[in-house]
Amino acid sequence: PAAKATTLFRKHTKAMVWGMQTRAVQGMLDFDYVCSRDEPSVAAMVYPFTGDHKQKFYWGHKEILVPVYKNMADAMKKHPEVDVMISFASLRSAFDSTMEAMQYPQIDTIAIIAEGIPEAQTRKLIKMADKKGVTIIGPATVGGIKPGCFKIGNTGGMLDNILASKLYRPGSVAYVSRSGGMSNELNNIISRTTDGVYEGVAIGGDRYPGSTFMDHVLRYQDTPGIQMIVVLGEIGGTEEYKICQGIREDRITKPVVCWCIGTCATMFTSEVQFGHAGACANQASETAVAKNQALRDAGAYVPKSFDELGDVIKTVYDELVANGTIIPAQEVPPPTVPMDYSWARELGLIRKPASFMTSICDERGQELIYAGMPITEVFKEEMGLGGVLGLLWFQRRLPRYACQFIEMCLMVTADHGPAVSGAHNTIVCARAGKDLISSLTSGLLTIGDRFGGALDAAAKQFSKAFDSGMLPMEFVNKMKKDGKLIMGIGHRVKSINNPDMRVQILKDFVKRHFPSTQLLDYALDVEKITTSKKPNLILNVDGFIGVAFVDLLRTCGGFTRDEADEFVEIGALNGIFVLGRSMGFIGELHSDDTNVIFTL
Ligand code: Q5B
Repeated sequence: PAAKATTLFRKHTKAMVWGMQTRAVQGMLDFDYVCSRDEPSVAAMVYPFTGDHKQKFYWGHKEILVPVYKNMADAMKKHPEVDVMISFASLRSAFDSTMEAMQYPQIDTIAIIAEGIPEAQTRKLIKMADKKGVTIIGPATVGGIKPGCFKIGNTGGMLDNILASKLYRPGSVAYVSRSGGMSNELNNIISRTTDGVYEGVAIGGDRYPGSTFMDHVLRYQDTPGIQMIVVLGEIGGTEEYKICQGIREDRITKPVVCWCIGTCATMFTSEVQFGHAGACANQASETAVAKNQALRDAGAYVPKSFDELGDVIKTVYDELVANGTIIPAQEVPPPTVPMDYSWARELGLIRKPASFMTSICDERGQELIYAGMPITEVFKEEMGLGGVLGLLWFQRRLPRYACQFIEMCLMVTADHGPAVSGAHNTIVCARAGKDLISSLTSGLLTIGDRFGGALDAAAKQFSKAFDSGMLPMEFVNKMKKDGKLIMGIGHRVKSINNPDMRVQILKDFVKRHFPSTQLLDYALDVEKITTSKKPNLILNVDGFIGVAFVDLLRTCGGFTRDEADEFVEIGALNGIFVLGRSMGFIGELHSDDTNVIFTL
């Protein structure tokens, strides 16, 4: 077998990440930054399911691009400085991608995160790694960490945890554990009881880990900066006995604090399989109790229980400080890494006004809500289009007759032939080859005072005149004197001799259902005067809807007078024509004539 490196990670180590694990990569870069590394530790990513591209990450407060390669070969060729591969490949693809990575002599270390890789495959990987001199960390692990130098993927958790456990600068204690979760607990314990972690590796919970306790303990023994070693073993396997042997044979001379988890297994009458695949004692010597005793006998520092692990670590550390083996370094505060916006918001540290807020519709819950009414209610109550419009435009539930009136308005304004300005424009636009939305909007843009857009102005003019006590004749005369047209009066085709049935239908309904039609009656009196001058100066469809709507707002009981006046003032009523006529424009657009010409 080829020799393996003693030092896996340095301050300039460059890694390649297999898999689109952007959060893990950002975590690595934040760690690098807080360690005051000169450059990010992730040189490239490999992801076979997209083309070559670049992925954006933060480096401190700046943004950088990390290249992503489809083929590992390209990534290796472009990044000869990379000697670590962090593999987030799934249990199905980890074997092939790891085998492939080991074909490149530049790779010294591979961390395999995936759980559930078949043991037969792992054994083949181990064989190949031994042949190539590659150190494998994992499978089934979070990885490992070397404070001040390098962090594998998600090891050490989020930045606040890394800062709390002082993982941004090296201490004197190295550890190895099986469990990734417990490795974080070791980061915590060691940072509280000593000058901190020098390096920590979680070898993973599988029965055949790519590298063993002993592999790492021996590396730690041969690393000058490390003064004491912590091993967190567990029930199952016999690896810990190799450490006993190493201590006895003086191959391991640095103090080793060790605890094997799973001592509670002896309390069960049958065999216990713990969470890790390898965490099961197949014979008495594989129990945690037996291994702890053997380690104690060999000369390791073994606490009485896990609870005392920190105390024992502290005792050993204090002795090393007392005898001058460890001289704690002066603390230097780490650089600040800006907090991600989303995380800061989750923690409640910052707030930002929403770009848009609406009180008419709330889509955040399980059910869509229109002005406080769940959409299922809207259907249960058979609110119809008029009811929905009432909720969304006026933010309240309108009486049934009001909803019906709105629907009737939409129906009567739906279309009035191809000659009106808007329909004409829509058709011309479609014939010119434009799409539905362009053609529709070109028609809608013609809606104005003289075509379909007189509802609001009619509502305002008539209300103002009526409210000021002006008689209909006074109103007509004043408008003439001012040289203004009365909005809602007049039609190009319709007249008293050729009445507009749309207006007649609405009038019948309004007269039957509205509690009061004061403004409508006033407008009809105005119509009598204007039609006496010219028969086409009728109260047209715009004018009728405008004034009838004012009566509705003022008398249906759903609005205060101020609210009613405000809706007229802000001009919500032209929307009725816009909405209604959109139906017609779209119909005109799809009509055979338009299409035939368009196709030609
Ligand atoms: N005169 C509607 O004009 C129209 C007068 C008036 C006093 C008036 C015109 C007008 C006000 C705005 C309005 C909505 C342009 C109309 C609609 C939807 C539609 C359309 C469709 C659909 C018609 C001739 C003479 C002149 C004028 C006088 C006219 N209007 N006097 N107040 N309001 N109305 N818009 O027929 O003495 O001869 O010089 O602007 O309500 O758009 O179907 O087509 O569903 O699609 O071309 O129904 O009335 O008349 O402008 O040549 O005027 O009447 O001063 O007097 P006309 P003009 P004089 S509904």
